Amino acid sequence: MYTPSAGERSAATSPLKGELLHAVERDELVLHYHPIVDLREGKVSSLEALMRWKHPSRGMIPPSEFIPIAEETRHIVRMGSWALTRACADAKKWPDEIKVSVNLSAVQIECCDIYDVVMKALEKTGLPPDRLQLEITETVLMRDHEQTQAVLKKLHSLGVTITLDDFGTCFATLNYLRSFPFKKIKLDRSFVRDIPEQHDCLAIVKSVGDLARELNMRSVAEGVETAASLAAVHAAGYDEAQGFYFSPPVPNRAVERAMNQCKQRMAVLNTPATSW
Ligand code: G
Ligand code: G
Ligand code: MN
Repeated sequence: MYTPSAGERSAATSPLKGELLHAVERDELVLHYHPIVDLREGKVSSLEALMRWKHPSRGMIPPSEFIPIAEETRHIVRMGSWALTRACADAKKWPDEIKVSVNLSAVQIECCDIYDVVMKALEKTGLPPDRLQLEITETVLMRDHEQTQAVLKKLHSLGVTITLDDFGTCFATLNYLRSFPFKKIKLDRSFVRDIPEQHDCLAIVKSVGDLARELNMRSVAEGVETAASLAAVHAAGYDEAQGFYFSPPVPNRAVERAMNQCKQRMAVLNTPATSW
């Protein structure tokens, strides 16, 4: 049974609905970038592009408020293509070893030829495919298994990294891990946030880390907010981590500074546990 989320329920009546159509044309969308740190190398490996809407009268609107509306109205197709191209163009100017991660919603994959959209973004910006990561949730896979699978495999064979986002929430079924070419699993932040206090979270974090390793996929822990949760995901063998402990999402001009800060924050792993 399909139950609409609070965001989707309000979409029909939201005053933002009509304005969203013009947000791309009026140049009101911006991307911020949230670093993802390689825990073995001790430095940033990629940056996740996150959309923000710089609304002329309402100020900065977070994606949780407008993405559901954009999906309902299908404006996400246009906005998502814009985000993909913008993110690739920004990444082209970063150091070669840094990848860019872009979220794709189910509607984007359903409503347009996403392979074509991705190829156009890469061609237009000159970014090599192996510097692009696409983050998708299980919802993407639920809708049209075969066609989606074919498109993802085609992108994967070009060198694009496909990451399973928000793992552990949604409609998690382990079957998806068997049938799709995921290179990474990103554990949802709800499990990571409560690690120090809640024993069950740590158990899940550890098990998902083991699962990824056994499947030859890389593991990413999202929502690392404290030195204690960084230490825990590191001890659990995670390959990568993301969270406010390292840095908040930042505009493109602040990316270099954020990457340096992440490197410094890694130092906590080399100091005695009693200091935090
Ligand atoms: O409010 P918050 O920043 O937590 O919301 C982030 C959510 O919005 C993420 O789950 C992400 O999937 C979605 N999102 C952010 N930027 C984009 C984008 O460029 N394209 C798509 N499709 N989704 C995005
Ligand atoms: O659904 P998706 O994973 O794409 O959503 C990513 C969202 O999660 C982004 O908005 C990102 O900024 C947020 N996020 C990542 N790490 C943390 C964290 O440590 N704390 C909080 N509150 N949000 C985080
Ligand atoms: Mn994501």
